[in-house]
Amino acid sequence: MKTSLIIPFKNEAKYAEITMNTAYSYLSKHKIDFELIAVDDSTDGTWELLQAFVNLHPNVIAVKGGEPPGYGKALQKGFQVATGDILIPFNGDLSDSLDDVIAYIHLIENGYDMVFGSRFMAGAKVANALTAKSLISQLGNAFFQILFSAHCNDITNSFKAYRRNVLQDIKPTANGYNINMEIALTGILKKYKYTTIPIAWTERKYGRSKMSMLKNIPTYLFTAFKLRLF
Ligand SMILES: Nc1nc2c(ncn2[C@@H]2O[C@H](COP(=O)(O)OP(=O)(O)OP(=O)(O)O)[C@@H](O)[C@H]2O)c(=O)[nH]1
Ligand SMILES: [Mg+2]
Repeated sequence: MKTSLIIPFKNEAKYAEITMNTAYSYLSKHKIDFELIAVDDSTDGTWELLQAFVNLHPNVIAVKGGEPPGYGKALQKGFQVATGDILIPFNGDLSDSLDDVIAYIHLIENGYDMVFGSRFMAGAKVANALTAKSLISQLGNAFFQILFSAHCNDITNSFKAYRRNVLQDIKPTANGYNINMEIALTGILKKYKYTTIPIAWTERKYGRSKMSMLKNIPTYLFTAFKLRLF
């Protein structure tokens, strides 16, 4: 099955080349049938770096994000242009692990519709588990796990794999980071077959996080209650 890695970038000039190169080399070396789809909303030269990379490889695409720009809009755009059978959002700051991408692909090929990664279950390799951001995330995710009887304690994490038809059915609409939970929780409610595996997660080395936990908490709660009640 062909895999599309959807990689959102917002002002990641330090990472554009490293992330694209690392993913490309790794997946080629492991003989994966793949394409890389960069979705960019940058003003810092990331777009130009992506263009240079696209010009070297036929299976690499770069597109601009949605209007108005946003993380969720960017993923939606990536899903629209992807041609793979397996769609995987992969962070542009190289926080997610390519070994885990291979594990996801095997699980989807073996019959799962969705595969979720958890930074908070036994076996996960995460360096920063005790920061305030991580502790709030663990608490919130435990709440969503209970509310949806989910077999996953990291619903908000972006790094997941979906069979193409699942996304075509769900048609996600969220504009922000809440798109990750929108897809996962809708998929669970629709009874798609899924599993959760422990993953590795690395803190970004360069640049700044674009994700504000405080700004997102109300949006996350609203998204969860809307999905639970309607
Ligand atoms: N295209 C696009 N990409 C975005 C947008 N917001 C964030 N991103 C990218 O999405 C990925 C995840 O964003 P981060 O800022 O790393 O958020 P995070 O991983 O929760 O935060 P950290 O833990 O600090 O890394 C990164 O590659 C960003 O560049 C956006 O509005 N548009
Ligand atoms: Mg990040």
